[in-house]
Formats: sequence, structure tokens, C-alpha cells
Amino acid sequence: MCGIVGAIANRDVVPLLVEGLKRLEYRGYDSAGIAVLSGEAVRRVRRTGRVAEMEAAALAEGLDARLGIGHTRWATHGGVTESNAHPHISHGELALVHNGIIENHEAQRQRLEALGYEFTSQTDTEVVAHLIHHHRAQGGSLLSALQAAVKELHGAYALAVIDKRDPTTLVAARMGCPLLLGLGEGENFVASDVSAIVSATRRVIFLEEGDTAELTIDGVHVFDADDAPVAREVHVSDVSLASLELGPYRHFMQKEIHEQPRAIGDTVEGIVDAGGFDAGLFGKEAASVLADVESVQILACGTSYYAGLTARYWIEALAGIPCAVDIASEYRYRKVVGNPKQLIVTISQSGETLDTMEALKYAKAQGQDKTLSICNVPESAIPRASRLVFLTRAGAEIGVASTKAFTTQLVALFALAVTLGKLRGQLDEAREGELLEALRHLPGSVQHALNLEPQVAAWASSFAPRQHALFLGRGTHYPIALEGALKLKEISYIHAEGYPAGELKHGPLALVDTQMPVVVIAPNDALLEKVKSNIQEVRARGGEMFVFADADSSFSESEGVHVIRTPRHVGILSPIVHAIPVQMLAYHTALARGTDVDKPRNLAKSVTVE
Ligand code: HGA
Repeated sequence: MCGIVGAIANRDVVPLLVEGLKRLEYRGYDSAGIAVLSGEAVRRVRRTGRVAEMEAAALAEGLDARLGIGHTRWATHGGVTESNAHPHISHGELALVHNGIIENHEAQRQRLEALGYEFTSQTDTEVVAHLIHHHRAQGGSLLSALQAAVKELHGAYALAVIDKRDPTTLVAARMGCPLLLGLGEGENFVASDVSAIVSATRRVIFLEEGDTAELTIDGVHVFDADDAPVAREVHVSDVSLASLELGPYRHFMQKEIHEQPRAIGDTVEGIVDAGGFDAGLFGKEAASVLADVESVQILACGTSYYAGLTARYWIEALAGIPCAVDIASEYRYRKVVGNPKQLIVTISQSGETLDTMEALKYAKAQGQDKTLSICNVPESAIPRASRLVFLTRAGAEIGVASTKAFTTQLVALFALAVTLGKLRGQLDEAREGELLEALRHLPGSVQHALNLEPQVAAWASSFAPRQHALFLGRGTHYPIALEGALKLKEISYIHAEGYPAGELKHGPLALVDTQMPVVVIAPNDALLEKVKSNIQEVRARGGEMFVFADADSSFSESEGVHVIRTPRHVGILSPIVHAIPVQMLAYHTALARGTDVDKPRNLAKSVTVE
């Protein structure tokens, strides 16, 4: 959350900063701002709202500069106001942008106020600007002032700083929040992620925890947490510009929903190319790490947590080992009983989700070092902190509401369940072959589900005026009901709850009346007859049913019961196929309500704060 970009170049950096912020806007969109060194002065433009508004103001100001920093904010400390927007400036000389939370900001604020610094915002960030300014005033370079200041901070930060007294330098620091350097020809960059700078360079250095860096036109120098110079590997990013553009679509979420056959196909191809369900899929060490696993503990947040809940059914059924799934922010503060033979699986699209990262660290501190990360972003923090890694091949996901990351996570988790089953001798070759074949057919089945879009869109008009909705499922489709409810609330702001269908009569049935649409995920699996009984219970109370079934589940439309069928039942992978219609239902309902689909209120992607 929060996007940072900075540039030092032989050309005007203002368009680079603005373009970078537009690409980072998915990380936060409460306010945006830039500060540049223009002539002898630090000049700043900030606006609440979207980057486009800030861009218009920057154009009107006629800013032109060779050095600058920019920020798009998701507010944690202090409201959404222009004075809280970044960059923050100290004494008209030093400007700073920050992603993260400074936990000791109150103590630092008191200290700096006593030193005569005046605060103009309610943010935790402003203390950092003044603190660096204070150290700079003791003599030394901007870099050494930054290095001294960060040692006095508690919390998480990615920082980029400029100072009019150091017109040839941009400095940066990272602890707990992502930050990378981009290496250009006669120009260098700093950014929260590569999308911000990819039109200028693909050569990047990922800063490590505790690193600081100094960028000039000619090069970059990185220093470790002890301020010793350090050489960090240069990576060449393969992120495609097309994946960052909308193309013919109206929203990134729509584009990403439709990319799922490709994203799933690419992820499955990785499995097939590696020779099928083999430990090697998860890394070089995987055979030894997975050999004596006794149980699995999955840790994740949000949609990734629902992927984990689905995987529990697969892991227990196919591998025959117990599997627990926890919300990372709960696990990390709970007294857990560590088991060194337990596999810790973290799931995070960005690989930077703070709660998931902290839960992983906590799990390791309990003596559990069998760790596997399922992630969509190579070189991000969580995979780097894990012994085993499975990288999904979803491509850049920009819409705040996750879609293709979710379904490719499910593919990865399915591969894990089968691989564990194989290693434990639970599956014979024929069954393994069937399961691989099922995966190969998955992109086609997902495409069939996408073809239902006109029918799903027609339902959306019934949902748009509602205040509440219930989503029901059983077995592996229960987490899909949860995901359907989450998608609907995230982007349409309709209050929605997901429930196991069998739980209905233990409470939520009391909510059902003619105003409560009830979505049921009811494919032809072993629990179909049970779900049908639950549907009768709802109908008997006047509830209107919207049923996602499949061709084999013999549902028929009747008064108050609407049915959309996927073309065929795909067995164990059915939850992946049924994720598609619930995504489309949320998308079209949000369209009908006129909400900002890709940037829903109060949210942002890559949750790098607690
Ligand atoms: N704490 C700072 C930065 C917020 C942030 O990083 N959000 O993800 C602020 O509130 O401005």
C-alpha cells in the first residue's frame, strides 16, 4: 500500500513521476503528490483524490526538473487531506515520501518539537522528514543523515528523499516495505514496484531489509543495515507493458477475469513442463523438506485465505495429512504449538503482505522451518524468506479485487496436495495421470464458465438495488461462497455473507426474506442432495435463489429460483471453475451500481501495513 517513485535523470522527470504514480495508483488512491528540485528550490504539488488531479495541477504549475519523488497514498495515520498527502517537507529544504508505519512517531514528534520543528500534518511520516533534516544539520551527507535517522525509527518503511542542498543525489531506505532501484542509461530510479519504471528500464535491484541507497545520474550505491557498501544482484524484469495496460477492457478486473484461461494455462504448463506432480515443482530442496511432513499449516489473508480453505479439502483428501488454515493476522498473535515436521504454507499475491510475512516469521520462530510460499511476484519478500516457492503465472494483477491470482493459487495448492499425496504413497500412477489430465482441461472449462457472462450480467440488475446477500456452498464450494461474498462487498459495497449451506438453520436463516438474494453454489458433487434440501429451506421462507450449478446437477428454474449452469461438472477442480461466475456477478453488480471497480473505496492492493 502506498506507491513510491523517484527519479534522477538528464531529462525532465515530472512526466516519469506522473506515469509511475499512475501505474502505482492501485497501491493507494487517497491522495497523490510529487516534489522536485527545480532550480534552487524544492517545489511540491499534492492533491487528494486521483493522480490525474495532481497531474493537472503539476502541469498548471509548469514543473520541470531533473530530480524528484512522488507518492500515491493509502492513509494510515491522519485523514485524507492535502496536508497529510506526501511528499512531506522539512524546512523548505528536504522532501520525503514514505510507505509504511512509524511506530515510535509520537515519541519522535515530541523530541523534534522540542528541537523546534513545526509539524503541518497528522501523519507518522512527517517525523522522518524532520529527523533526517535534524541529522543533516549535524553535518555529513544526505545519505549519512538518512542512515542515522532510520536507526531511530521503529516500524516499517520504504523511503525516498531529496534535499535542495544535495542536488545531485536521491537517497532511499527500506525496512518491511518493498522498494527497488531501477538502473537506466544516464538516469536512475527508485520505486515500490517495477511497473512504475518499466517504460524507462527493466534492470532492477531489489533492496533488502535494512538497506539504504544513494542514486546519482551515473550510478547507484547500496549499503546494508550496518551502512557497509554491498553489491546486490541486478535482475532484468520480464513484466510486459501489455500486462499493465487496459487494452480493450473497461476495467483491470474485467481484463483479469478474462485472462484466467491464459493465467491458469501458463501455471498448469509450468507443472506439466516440470514433469507433473513432482517435489521439484516447489524448489531444489523440496524432496527433502516434503519427505517427512506430518501436517500442513496454511497462513494467508483475504482472498488468499479462501484459497487456503479450499486447499484444506484437497490436502486432507489426497495426501491424508491434517491441514489447518489460519488468518495470518490471527496466527501471528496467538500462542501456537510449533511442530518441526509441519509444513508452513504462506499464500500472498504480492509476496509483501505484512501480516502474512510476520506470521511466517513467527512460525519459524516456533522451530518450524519447512516453509513454502505460493506467490505471484518473483523476488518479493515472502518467497525470499521461504525455503520452498511456487510462483503462480498470473501476470501482473492490478485490480484491487483479486481474481486471476486466486484461481492460479488454487492450481498451485492443488499441485501441492497431489504432490504430497504422491510422496506419501496415497495415489497410484493412474490416479495421478487423471489428476494431471484434469488440470490440463481446466483452462477450457474456465473459458466455458466465462462464456456465461451475459447470463450472469443479467442477474446483476437484480442484485444492484439490494442491501444484503447470502452466499452458500458446501465442501470445496464453501470457500467459493466466502470468496463470492467478499468480491461482492469489496467492489459493490453490498453487505454479503458466505456460509456453509448446512449452517443456515443455525442462525442466518433468520435473515432470509424477500429482500435477501441467496446465491448457492451447487455443482453435481457428493453434497448436491444436501444443498438441494438447504435450497428448499430458503424457498419455504420466501428467499429468492440464484443458483450456480452444472449441467449434471439437474436443477430447473422455478418461481424464485434462477439457475445458471456451467457446461459440465469438472470433479475435484470444480471450485476453480465456480470462482468465475461469482467474480463476474460481483463485477457486473458493481458496474450496475456505478462504483469504482478497480479502486474500491478504503481499500488498496499489496497490504504492506498491519
Ligand atoms: N503512514 C503513512 C504511509 C501510509 C502507507 O504506507 N500506507 O500503506 C501515512 O499514513 O501517510
